[in-house]
Amino acid sequence: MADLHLVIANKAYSSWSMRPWVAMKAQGVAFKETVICLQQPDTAEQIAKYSAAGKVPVLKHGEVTVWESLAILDYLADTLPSHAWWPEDRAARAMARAIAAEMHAGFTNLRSAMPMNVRRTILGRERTAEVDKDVARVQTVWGAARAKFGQGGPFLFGKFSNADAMYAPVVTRFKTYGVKLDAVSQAYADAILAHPAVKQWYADAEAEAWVIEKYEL
Ligand SMILES: N[C@@H](CCC(=O)N[C@@H](CS)C(=O)NCC(=O)O)C(=O)O
Repeated sequence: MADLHLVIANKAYSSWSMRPWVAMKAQGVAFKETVICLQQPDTAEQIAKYSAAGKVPVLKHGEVTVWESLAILDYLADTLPSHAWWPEDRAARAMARAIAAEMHAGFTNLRSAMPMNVRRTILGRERTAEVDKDVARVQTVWGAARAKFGQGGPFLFGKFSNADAMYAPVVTRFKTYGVKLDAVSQAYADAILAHPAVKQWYADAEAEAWVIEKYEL
């Protein structure tokens, strides 16, 4: 099988990049990675070498190019079916896919008000009612998954799955911005932050020399 090559952006700031990267690390899949720095004069040119969509993450696999974080997670599940990318149970898998899609398509108020920066702690930022609604919805989603399917471990569906990879950058945002969570959500967030793949992402982000002022405000 051809080697997997994941092209991502700065680990400090790129939440979309974090999702497939953490999923692949969590599943113990070997891959080559290329990190492109955002907001540079040649960023678009660098990304265009790998994908005409102009965004990262991008997964290259032989002749295959996959863009969009959720499509990458599905491609990995199709290509390496011996790994537990999605929950095995059909009902659990349906919910995992639904909440992953909800994350991919939504929570825009939360995402724009709380840009990812895993190197920072930013406390005391006022939140709009729309952002609070997203924060509440995320906790409802997490609580429902944990209550219904979470018996086999500390993650949304027990074992770490693609649904956790999709929500990992929401956990990091809640940490960065000091969002107070209900007990179930906080326990889940703690499990995500303690996962070796997430810890590795934080360590790599700390080691990055790039600082982009726009994302540090
Ligand atoms: N919906 C896309 C979003 C990808 C995206 O917005 N990526 C950002 C980095 S986090 C990007 O590539 N930006 C390119 C640029 O700003 O030049 C996904 O799920 O992969």
